[in-house]
Amino acid sequence: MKLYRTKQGFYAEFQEEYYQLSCPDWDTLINRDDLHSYVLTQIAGLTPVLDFESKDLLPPAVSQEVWASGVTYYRSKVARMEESKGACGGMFYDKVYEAERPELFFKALGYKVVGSGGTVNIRPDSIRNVPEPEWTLYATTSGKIVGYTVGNDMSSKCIECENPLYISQAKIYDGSAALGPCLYVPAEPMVPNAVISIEVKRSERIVFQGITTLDQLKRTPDELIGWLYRSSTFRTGAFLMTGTGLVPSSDFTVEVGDTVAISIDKIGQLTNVVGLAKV
Ligand code: DO4
Ligand code: MG
Repeated sequence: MKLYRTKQGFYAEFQEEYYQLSCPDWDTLINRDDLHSYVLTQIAGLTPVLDFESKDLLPPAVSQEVWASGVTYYRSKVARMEESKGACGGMFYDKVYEAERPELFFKALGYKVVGSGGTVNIRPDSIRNVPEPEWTLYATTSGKIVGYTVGNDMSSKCIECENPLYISQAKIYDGSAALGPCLYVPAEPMVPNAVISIEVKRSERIVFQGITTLDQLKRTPDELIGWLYRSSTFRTGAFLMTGTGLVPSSDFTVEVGDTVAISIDKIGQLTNVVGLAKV
């Protein structure tokens, strides 16, 4: 089952039919440990809608905090150690990849998240910028993972590589977090063997593409959520990006006007055009 937040209301997609949900707010709708079975009972007896395609998608986050994980794929560790040679050798990436405690960092407030079809940004004070395709978990207040979405952890690489203490400026700015197109709510937890892929197009020409599988992720979803929820309360649940395993070569940067399309099996495709954040 997939849940969509749109300008016209909330919809559930189940067995290739779409149903409009009568729930008054998204935060209350999704913050339930029994989300899958609850929505099934809500749509029982409803007539499917036929015009879902005309609805305007919104991101699946409203008041939730969005967090992100770092260095959870071997490919990410190797690339970051290489890129940050100038910043004291980057041994901290090696250490955090092996450590019990993962790297987790705050990414965005829900209201700042961009949905599929929206514009993600690069910073005007950063000359190298990349999208980071990330499988993203949604956990309820109790810490139960009930949904999944596609995430883009837009990153200002030259700021991040200059000094690890600049990570917040490299990762948190207007239009730096995208989630969508839906919240995928399976009956059973998603097994991390799906394919995740990215394609960046510039004037219809593919300038970067990559593909990997979620089984390259070093840590389990429950492990990452367990660390996030240590000493922290999330009143409407939380989204957690699980890190990237798709890293472009160090001479690649996205440009204003590029289109970034990230797909994960079963969930769907998150598509965004790249714009420029304000100075
Ligand atoms: O350590 C810096 C950020 C790592 C990250 O965002 C990732 O691995 O996806
Ligand atoms: Mg990332």
